[in-house]
Amino acid sequence: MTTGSADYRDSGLTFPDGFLFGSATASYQIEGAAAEDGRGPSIWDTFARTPGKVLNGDTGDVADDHYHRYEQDLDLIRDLGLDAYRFSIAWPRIQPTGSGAVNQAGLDFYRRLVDGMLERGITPIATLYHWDLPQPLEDAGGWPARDTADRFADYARIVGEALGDRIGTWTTLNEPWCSAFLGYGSGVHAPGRVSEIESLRAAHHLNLAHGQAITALRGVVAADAQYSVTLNFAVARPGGPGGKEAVRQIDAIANRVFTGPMLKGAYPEDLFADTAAITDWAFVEDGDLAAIAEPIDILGVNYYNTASVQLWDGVGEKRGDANHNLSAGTPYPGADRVEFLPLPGPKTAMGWNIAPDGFEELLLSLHRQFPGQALMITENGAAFDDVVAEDGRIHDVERTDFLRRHFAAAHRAIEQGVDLRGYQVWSLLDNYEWAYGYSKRFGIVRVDFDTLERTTKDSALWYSQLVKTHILPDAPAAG
Ligand code: IFM
Repeated sequence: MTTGSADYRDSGLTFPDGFLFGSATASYQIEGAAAEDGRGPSIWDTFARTPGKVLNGDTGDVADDHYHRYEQDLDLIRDLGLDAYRFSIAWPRIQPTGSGAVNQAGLDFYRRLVDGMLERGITPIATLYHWDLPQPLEDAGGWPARDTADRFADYARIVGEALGDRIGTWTTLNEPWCSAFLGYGSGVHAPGRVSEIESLRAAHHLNLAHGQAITALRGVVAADAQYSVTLNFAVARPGGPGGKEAVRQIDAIANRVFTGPMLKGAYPEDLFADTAAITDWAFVEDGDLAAIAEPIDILGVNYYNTASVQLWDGVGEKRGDANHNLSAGTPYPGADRVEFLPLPGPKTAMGWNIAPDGFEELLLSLHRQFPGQALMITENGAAFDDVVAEDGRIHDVERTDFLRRHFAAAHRAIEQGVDLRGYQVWSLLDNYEWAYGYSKRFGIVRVDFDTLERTTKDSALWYSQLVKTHILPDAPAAG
C-alpha cells in the first residue's frame, strides 16, 4: 500500500472554521457494566451468550469498562483536542424493560458523561439507538412489531426531558440497515432472526421510530437542538453484466428504503416492485410516511468501503466478497440475483476494500439527491492488526494513511459544494466489534483487553494535529 505523501494531491488541505472534528463510539461496544445500576438485558447480551454467534463467545460484559473509566476517556478526548464526541445511550440503562419505569441511575450516568464533556469543552453528539434493544421488547416482537416504534418514542422523550438542556445534537438511529437486515434478515447480528418479511417490517418500524422520536424530542428539548439520523450507505458500482440494474436494486434496498421515507416522504416505487413477492407493505399505515418525514437538520453518513455488483446468470454458485457487514451472505430482500464481486486490495483487517474515491462519490451523490441537506460524517475509520512496538507505542501507519486519504476525499467533496459539517472518526477506542468480538481493532486509542489500559496510537496523534491546525498533516512513512 502507498503510505508516503508524494503521490497525493492533498498536502496542506485546510478544513473550514467550525468544522466539527471528533470521534465516535457506541454504548454496548465500550461501556461494560452490563448488569450494574439497574441496566436491563439487551438483545446483544442474549445474542452474545448464544453459542456460535460471536467469535470466541465474547460479550460486552466488560468491554472497555468505559462505564467506570469515562472520566479518563473524556480526558483523552480533551487532550487530543477533539471538538466533539459521538456516543450512544443504552436504552436498557434508561428503561430496563424497554417500557414503563425509568431507571434514574441510568439517566444519571449519561448526565455525568455529558457534563464531563461540557466541562472539557467537548460537544456531545448523542445517538439514541446503536443496536441495544431491551430484550423484553424483542420478546414482544422486536422491530418487526409496530409497538416497538411507539416504545422508542417514549424512550426518546424520557431522555430528552432529562438531558435536553445539555445535548445540542440528537441522532435517532445508528445504521437502521444493520438493525433490520443483519438483525432480522441474515441473522448475523442480534437478535439473529432470519426472515425477509420480518426484516422489511423492521425497516419500516425503524423508519417510523426515527420520525416519532424526533417529534417526541421536539416537545421537550432546546428549541435550537439539531436532529439527525445516521445511515450506512452502500456505494455499489457496476462490475459486470447487468451491473447497472444490480446497482439500482442495491441502492433501493440499502439506501433509498431509508432516505425515501425520511427525506422525501415516500418509499421508492421500484423497491415495492422488487419486493412484491415478499410483501405488499400493508404494514405501512395511513399517516406513517408523514410521521417518518419529520425534517432533520443533519444527515449522518457512515462510510467504510464500496461494492462491485452484477446480476447472477443463475449458473453455478454465486460469487461473493466480504463487504461491510456482508461476509455472511447478502441480506438484501428483493435483490436475490445480485452478485457481489471480489474486489482488489488494499483491504483492512475486516477484508473491506480501501476506497476513498467511493467516499467522495457518495458525498457528491447525496448532495445531488438532497440539495441543501447538511451532512456529517458520523463514522469512518479502519480496523488493522496493530502491533505494540518495543517502545510500547502503536505505529499504526496504515490507519493514519487510511484516515488521511479519506479526509482528503471529504475535503474534495467540500470543495465541490457539499455542505459537510464535521467528521467523527470510528472509533475512539478499540472495542467490541459485534460478531467479531474483540478480534478487530478500530480505535485510534488502543485498549489492552486484559488490563484495560489505554494507549494513544500514532493515528490519534496525527488526527490531533489535524484537529488543532485544520490542515491535513502528511502521513508518516511506513516502516
Ligand atoms: O463497529 C461498527 C459500528 O458499531 C457501526 N458501524 C460500523 C462499525 C465497524 O463495523
